[in-house]
Amino acid sequence: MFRDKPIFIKTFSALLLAASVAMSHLSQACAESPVLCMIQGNVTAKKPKYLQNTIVYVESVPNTVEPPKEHVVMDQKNMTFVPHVLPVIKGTTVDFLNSDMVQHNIYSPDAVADNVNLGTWLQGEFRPFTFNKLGVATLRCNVHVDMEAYVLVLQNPCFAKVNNDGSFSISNVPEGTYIVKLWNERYKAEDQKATVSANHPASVAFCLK
Ligand SMILES: [Cu+2]
Repeated sequence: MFRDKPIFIKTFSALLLAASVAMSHLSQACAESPVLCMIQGNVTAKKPKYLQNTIVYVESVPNTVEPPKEHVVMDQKNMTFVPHVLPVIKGTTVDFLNSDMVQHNIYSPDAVADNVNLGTWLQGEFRPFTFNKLGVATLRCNVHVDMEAYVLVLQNPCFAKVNNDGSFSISNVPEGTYIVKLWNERYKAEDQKATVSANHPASVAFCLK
């Protein structure tokens, strides 16, 4: 159809077509997706180091949440699980990678992880495990008793790791009222309620005890 037109007209027409297709996709996306909001806040603790590896999360959102197809990695490196705390959406597969020369024997004593014993495998290899139950699964190694990690299996992707200064920010929260929870390896904090709408991000404060 462009045969007789100069090259710049062809290019221009193609660009126009691409732009209109992109616009129609964009307006469709806007019409279908819910308003996304922000929950911000702060966590206080007696000592800042207590804040390490603290996760704040929205307990449940009304939407059905599909777990990601991509696997998430928990490494075993220098006799340590990396990361120490891993929040995932229910249904996510975690690949337990061994980056050490030595062999580990990774298992979980918790029903959240079906009391799984993944066994032992060589450096550079991994074993996958899919977390299909909500809750916290402790991961341990039968060979190295000091090795410990946690997988937090959550209902939705509205979670955030607390920064070193205690601040956190959870984005992409649909409009609504929610229970916001905190998880820390040693300390607890009271659940908080948060109501968010497009123009009103919620602010939530936790205190570790
Ligand atoms: Cu080990």
